[in-house]
Amino acid sequence: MPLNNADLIVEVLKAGGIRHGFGVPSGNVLPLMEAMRRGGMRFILTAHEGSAAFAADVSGRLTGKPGLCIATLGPGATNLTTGVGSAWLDRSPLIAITCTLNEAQLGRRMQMWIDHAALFKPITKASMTLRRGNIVQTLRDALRLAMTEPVGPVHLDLPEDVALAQAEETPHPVGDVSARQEFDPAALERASRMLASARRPIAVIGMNAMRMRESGTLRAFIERQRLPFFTTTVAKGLIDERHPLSLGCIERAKRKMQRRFIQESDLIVGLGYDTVEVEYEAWAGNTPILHVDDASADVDKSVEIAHEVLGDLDVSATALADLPYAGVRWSEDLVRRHREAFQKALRPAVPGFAPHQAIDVVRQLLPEDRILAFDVGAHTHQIASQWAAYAPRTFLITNGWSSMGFGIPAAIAAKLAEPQRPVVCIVGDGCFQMTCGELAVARRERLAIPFVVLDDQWLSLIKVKQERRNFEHYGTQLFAEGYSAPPAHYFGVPAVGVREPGAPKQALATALSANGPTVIEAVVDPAHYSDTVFD
Ligand SMILES: Cc1ncc(C[n+]2csc(CCOP(=O)(O)OP(=O)(O)O)c2C)c(N)n1
Ligand SMILES: [Mg+2]
Repeated sequence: MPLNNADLIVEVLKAGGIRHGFGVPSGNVLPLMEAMRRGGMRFILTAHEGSAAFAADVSGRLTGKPGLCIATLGPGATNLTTGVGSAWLDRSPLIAITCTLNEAQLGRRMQMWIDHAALFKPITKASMTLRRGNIVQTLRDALRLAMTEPVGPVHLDLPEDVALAQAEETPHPVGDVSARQEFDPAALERASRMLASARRPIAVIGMNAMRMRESGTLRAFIERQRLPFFTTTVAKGLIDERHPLSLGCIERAKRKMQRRFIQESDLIVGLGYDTVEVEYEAWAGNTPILHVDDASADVDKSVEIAHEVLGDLDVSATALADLPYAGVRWSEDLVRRHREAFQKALRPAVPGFAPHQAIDVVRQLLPEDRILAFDVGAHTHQIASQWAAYAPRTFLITNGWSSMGFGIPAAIAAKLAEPQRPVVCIVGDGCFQMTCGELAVARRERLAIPFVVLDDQWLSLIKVKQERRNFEHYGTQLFAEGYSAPPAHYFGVPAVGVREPGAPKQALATALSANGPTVIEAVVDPAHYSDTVFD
């Protein structure tokens, strides 16, 4: 059978390392889906296109190849944007395909049609239309662009008649993506002098460091200089947090304790620090900053960027790691005492079943190589500060985009990308209500993922923000009548309720060895968030 353009698209995407795509179909999507079926590239049906794009974002992060999501035009495209924005601000390689009307109909007042190029413009590196005779080149450009630093999403519009038309080209693979820019030796020289003259420098590692080809060099630099280090939420695990120099996460629960330590320092070395996670001015105080990254920092006037080393982070980190030791400034004992006090403060004694207890149970039961995916809310702050991450890419969250609804599709994508590794998902009850339809995907795919729902009956993060601003609690309660037992199942996924600190252990152990997903609803009392979150 002769290839049509949809078959050709599948061939080129496969050659680009893409193994599956997430999405929701319509009639216009069917030619592409049929080509995927024929070409051996799986189409994974999700409940909502936003989840398809979140799943594609996480596929991109874990596989290093662009994740793929697919939607119909108009409302399919607008739904998709919620997840595409995550790949844009959190920086993941992603290809988003919208399957649209026939070419001659584009731009007319017709059912479901809107201007996709305008819709995707602010959240993608490019939006392109696939046209007859130019399929391979457009896809090659899209894949290359998605994979070029800073990586990100690219949108492709596929008219239905173009998909069905006979292919006029032959597939050929995408070449290597262009190398990143080099760094400036003079800039490194100055950085080296600054480091040598600082008495109490600290490092803060940010999300861009997570995309380094070789993260060991950063660790070598930190160890050689004996730099106590913090990370942002996304950079957790880049260096095992059990490291004696690790001070944990900034700007999450008990953030003021972290700020106090940071403001004792006389030089902050930002490594791969991206202000999209949190702006420097929020926590740096008056301490000067040495910013080492691909790109210049976006800062408020109040912040002193004393110097920048810009360019390929791998190259800069290798050069930094070669610098001679500049002398001890901090005692390891001080670092240890701060870390212990911080961890203690995150776990206030409370009469009921606290979120921090539920989170600790999950941590204790997970093997070293596990992946945690979680969602956005007060629980994010708590998890980011109290969870010890041991390895890169085992701690999946959106921080730049910070969209509720990330957790469940992230866990699904992680388990599909790495089926042999345990994956656990923790979500707030508000996020769960937003995306619980995706449990059906986990069931269809037989993914053994425990979904731990922190059932605190509130949009707790927003409730805490109301308290901080002396507003009344209003419009933030999820269940007024309190908790009743969970249903036996959600879309066939078994659900179990746990109400006290000891109980989740058994439920989680059972769920981890099940041959499909399980929902564990932990009925927690969110009272301590008022102390630990946004303190
Ligand atoms: C799409 C989207 N809508 C709204 C918000 C604002 N928001 C952030 S956290 C949150 C509450 C989440 O509630 P829940 O999942 O129960 O988590 P909790 O705060 O209770 O831990 C809201 C509404 C957001 N980040 N994303
Ligand atoms: Mg909640």
